[in-house]
Amino acid sequence: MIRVAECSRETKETRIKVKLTLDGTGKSTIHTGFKFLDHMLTLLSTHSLIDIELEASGDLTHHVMEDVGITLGACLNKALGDKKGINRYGFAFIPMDDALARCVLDFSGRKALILNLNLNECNIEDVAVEDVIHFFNSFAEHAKMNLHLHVLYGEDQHHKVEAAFKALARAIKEAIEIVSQEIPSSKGTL
Ligand SMILES: [Mn+2]
Repeated sequence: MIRVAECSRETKETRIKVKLTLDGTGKSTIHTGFKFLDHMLTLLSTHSLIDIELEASGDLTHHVMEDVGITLGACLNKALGDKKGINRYGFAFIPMDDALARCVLDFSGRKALILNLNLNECNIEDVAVEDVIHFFNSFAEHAKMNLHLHVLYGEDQHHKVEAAFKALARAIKEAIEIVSQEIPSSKGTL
């Protein structure tokens, strides 16, 4: 079975279209209007092996980052369906030159976000740090995941966020892998 989902979201602020193929090869076509976000979502696809087609436009950076997070998270949750057979948990430590990131996550059906990107500047390339944080918040909420994402150390701001996205990607790859015939919960539902 190929796990695929499409989601779109249109408001007065933004228009977002996403298609995900979970059992993909890491191919992506991503246009958000923000180069750094495109770069990060391309990494997310490459290292999770999820194929991502994403088109986004909108008025403000903050709105686009938020709504891309919402739509991408909702689409991931939709593609996971009843989560039958998935690993459910995933974790990864990923270095990016001077930076080290750790991601531990659970597709529990509930949102929790424990995030520290260890950033000490306000902007990275063409996005604001607070919008990156907002993206992770929206993504975790709509993917219905517990996301514990930390940059343990690093010097370069770009490297720190890049390490975080790569760790997220590798943890997702592990968590969505089909490893059994069962829904991985003692409650019988996720
Ligand atoms: Mn880079």
